[in-house]
Amino acid sequence: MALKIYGIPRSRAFRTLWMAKELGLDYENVPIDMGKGDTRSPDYLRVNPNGHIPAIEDDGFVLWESMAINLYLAKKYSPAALYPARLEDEARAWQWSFWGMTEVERPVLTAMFNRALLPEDKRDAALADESERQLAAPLRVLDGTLANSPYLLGEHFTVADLNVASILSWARPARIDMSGVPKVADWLKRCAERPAARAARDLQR
Ligand SMILES: N[C@@H](CCC(=O)N[C@@H](CS)C(=O)NCC(=O)O)C(=O)O
Repeated sequence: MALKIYGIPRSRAFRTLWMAKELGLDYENVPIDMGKGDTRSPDYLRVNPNGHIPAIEDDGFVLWESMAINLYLAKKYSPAALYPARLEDEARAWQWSFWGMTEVERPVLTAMFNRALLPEDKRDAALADESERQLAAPLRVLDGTLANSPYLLGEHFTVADLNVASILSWARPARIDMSGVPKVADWLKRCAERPAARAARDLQR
């Protein structure tokens, strides 16, 4: 049975669609749309009782949480390539994935909502600016790492890069100024230009 990816491409399901494209997987995208209330339907709540997208079903195995899904898919379908072989590198892939969720996701999402997504009269410019200030410290950490190697775990693109870059793909619509973190800007561009990232973005149109 083909992998099922629940969630429209214009959501965090983008992260999993990008991973599926990197892996060349055959998949079915079930277009669960939060805007239409699909995430609260009884059928979907049986898949993810949290009522969030993405979720996957892989040969009967159900998993939710975007970072966990990507780590699982990379380990299953690309061991020792997109998923690192060494224990220490595996741990660093977890480190960066948890870091992206805890240090970066909230402020970049808040800035994006308040600079791009909300109707203009609902936007809070001060909150967006404060969120951008909160991002400065983690972005400096990322820039420091990328000063020593082209990708987060070394010479090659891995699930760690995909997970963090997919969160930071919101930095552009959020209009986050990257001029002070040039290594991050370069790395983000290289990640975003990968054919699989482009193919996943095409699904958003
Ligand atoms: N931590 C979760 C967050 C998932 C999440 O909040 N997804 C949003 C869409 S981007 C959602 O499902 N919102 C609709 C809802 O909560 O009903 C993950 O990374 O998978």
